[in-house]
Order: sequence, then C-alpha cells, then structure tokens
Amino acid sequence: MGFSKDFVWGTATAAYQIEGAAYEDGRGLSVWDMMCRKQGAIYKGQDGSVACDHYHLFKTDVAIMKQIGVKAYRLSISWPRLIPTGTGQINQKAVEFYNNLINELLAAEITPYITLFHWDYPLELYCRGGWLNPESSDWFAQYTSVVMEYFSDRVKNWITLNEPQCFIGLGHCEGIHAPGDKLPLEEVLRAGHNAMLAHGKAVQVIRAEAKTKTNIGYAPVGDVRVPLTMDAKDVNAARISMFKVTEHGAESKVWNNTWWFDPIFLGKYPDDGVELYGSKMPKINSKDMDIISTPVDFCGANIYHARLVKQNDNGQIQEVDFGQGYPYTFYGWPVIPQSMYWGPKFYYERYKKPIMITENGMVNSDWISIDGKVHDPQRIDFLGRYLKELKLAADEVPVHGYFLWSLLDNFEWTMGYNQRFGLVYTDYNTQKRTLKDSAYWYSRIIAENGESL
Ligand code: PNW
Repeated sequence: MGFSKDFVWGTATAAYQIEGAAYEDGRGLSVWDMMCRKQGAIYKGQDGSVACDHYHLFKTDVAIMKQIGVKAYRLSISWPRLIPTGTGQINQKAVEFYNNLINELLAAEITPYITLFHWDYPLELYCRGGWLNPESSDWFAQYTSVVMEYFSDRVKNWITLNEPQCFIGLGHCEGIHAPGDKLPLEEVLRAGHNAMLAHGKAVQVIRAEAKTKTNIGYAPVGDVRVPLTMDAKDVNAARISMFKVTEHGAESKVWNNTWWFDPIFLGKYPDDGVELYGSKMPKINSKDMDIISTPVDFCGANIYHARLVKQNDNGQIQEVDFGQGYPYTFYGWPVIPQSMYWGPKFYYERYKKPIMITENGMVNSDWISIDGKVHDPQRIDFLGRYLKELKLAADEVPVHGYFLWSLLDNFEWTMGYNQRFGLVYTDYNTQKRTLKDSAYWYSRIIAENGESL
C-alpha cells in the first residue's frame, strides 16, 4: 500500500509569483500589478515585476526540476500575458513562451499540470466589472478555449481555479489580496458564484476542445480539521466542523470548505450556508448548478494549516487551542502534519473523487550558509511528517499526487519576498538558484517512492 507506483511527485508555482517580465513582450496588466502599486498593500512595496525572472530563466528552472527528479510540475498561465486585454487579441509572444516551457518540460520527462487561473486577473476585465460582470464566466471560457487551441495537444492535466477562498475571500471581501476590494457580502457571493460558473464552463470547454485525453481538477484551499484524539466522538466533531459554513470573526466571511467544494462536487450550495447567508444569496439561474458541477476527475486541495477539534463534555464541537510553545512556521501557521491524513480522508468520504494535494509546503527563514549551502532541517522535518501522514491516508483512500509548494522562493503576494517557500533558494539580486538541503531530500524521497517515510 502507501504510494502507488505512478504516484505524481510534483512541485508547484504560479505565473505572477515567478515569471517577472511584467512589462515585456506585450503582457497585459493584471489586478496584482495594480495591487502592488497601492501604498502599504505589500511588504516594503515589493512587486512581481521581476520576481524570479523565470520568463527568461525557465530552462534553468526545468533543468533544476529534472535534477531533483520531480515527475510533474504545476504551473499557471498568465491570462493577461496570453490575452492582454482579457478577451480578443492573442499575444503570440506568450504562446511562444508557454510553448517553449511546455516543450522543455516534456523533453525533461516532467508532466505539466496547468492551472488556468492563479489570481492574476486581467486588469482590463476588472475595469469591466471583473467577477461581478454577468459575462465573466464566458470570458473565462473563451480564454480556456484559447489555451486548448494552443497547448492541449501536449498538455493533458488541467486545474481550473486556484483557491477561490483567497481571490474571492481575501481579494473581494477582506481587501488584502488583489483587487483589494471590500464588497458587501451579497456582491462577494455573486463574484464567487460567477467564479464557480467560470470553473464549470472551463471544464466543459476542456472536455469539448482538448486535443488529447484530459484529467481535470480544481484547487481550493483545504481548510482541514484534525480531531484531538482518535476517539470516534472527536473524529466526528472534526468531520462536522470541517464541512460547516460559519462566519469566522476577523477572517473572511467566506473562508470555509463546503461553500467552494459542494457546488463543484455535489451540485448544490450547503444548506447551512444558504441559511446563514439568507437574503445575501446570489441569484442562481436554472442551469447554473449543472454547469458548476460538470464532472471533474480529481479533487485538489491546497493544505497548509488546520484547526484542532474535539467534542467537549457537553457533547458540543469545540476548537482546541494549540497551547503555549506549540510549533509554528515562520509565517505563523501551526505545524499540524495530521492534516495530511484527515484532509484527504474527509474530502474523499464526502466528494468521492481521487485526491491530489495541489499544494503543501512551508516557509522558513533560509539563508546561504558559510559553506555555500542552504540548510533547512525544519523544512525536511516538516515535509517528512506531512508526507508520512499522506502515506497513511493513501492506505485508505485514493491519493494520486502531491505538489510541493514551491519549486523556488518567490513573490509571496502581500508578504513580498519576505517569505521563502522554495526547495530552491533564490538570490533576488543575482537570480542565482541554490538547491536547499530539502531539495536533495525530496529528490531521494521521490526516487524511493516514499518508502522510508
Ligand atoms: C496559497 N491562508 O495561498 C497560494 O496558492 C500560493 O500562491 C501561495 O504562495 C501559497 O499558498 C503560500 O501562501 C494561500 O490564509 C494564501 O490559509 C493564504 C492561505 C492559504 C494559502
């Protein structure tokens, strides 16, 4: 048991976080270019205009992946690079760039998994109402069609949207991610509904227009609950809590699992959410839920942190504090490896689709040591613990792959370059890449298919 022979050992990035070349070769602007110019929005006013300069250094980066031995690479296409104004005119320079990148990957025997939307929404379309515009899902479908036309002869694996909880919740409700809006709840929910419609239409376009066999998924943030003990009461408390829609105090009103998973996999909004949001519910046209729930092939989940839950003596579900001295990453996220067991297990139970961990990884305070290497034992320990739990999950439910976030240290959104998630250290002054100890470790784990975990 454990990991299957063809387990997909991967790594992941996103266009705006690594590509740079923001003003080159006809790329259009995105809402993140706009966000980065807002005073105080991003750590030290940093932005992704150069980032890891992957646009020019992609061959180096593919060679590094080959050296590590990853089987798959999850990248995203920049919609405004491909279609600068979001709809219409196609940028041939972008077609050339992504063609070269895909060909380089295939030559290195690395399977591309392409995310259609990882947050860099075309600014032009934002100015036309963005996700609130009733046509927004059609714009996304048209963009998907362009992607199919140019790249689907060689690419089979597609991920529609990355983390709607973030680009809708953090972007349109809390205003801390691009486009930086704090819309009233009813508009947040309408934008979210349109984004899910966009997902569904994209799935239909991929099925209809792809030139090869397709494997399609979706990558929401998996907000996992871990039971305090293995006692059935705690396990059930965790399960119920994980699939509940609740408003979280200071956090986004839409930060949960079911609002973003149920429509896609079960074809309906969760009843408790419908009740909670009441009159703020988006208008749902008769065909919408059929479109949104167009079948996909796998259930992706980006798993970073989790909450600890138990059933208390009164039989109520209670979140448990991690306690003093509990380990947290440099980002302030708790280290909770069991999320990699319970996450896949609970998602599979409810949605009955093979699970792909579309992202997992950790921030560390890395630097180049006096010996010229980057020693990151915490990351090795973190990944080892998480993967060990994933292996346990794989004994019980179908887990098809794992994408480590991230290949390279990169532009970590509002945190700028202050947070390093990479297996590979990026020196932003020279663009020199240095493999961290964890990259060599991951390489061994892949080679032995996780045997020693
Ligand atoms: C994801 N949270 O974002 C994104 O998909 C990546 O682009 C990003 O670099 C990575 O995780 C690390 O942050 C998240 O608040 C943003 O729970 C916020 C959360 C989770 C994931």
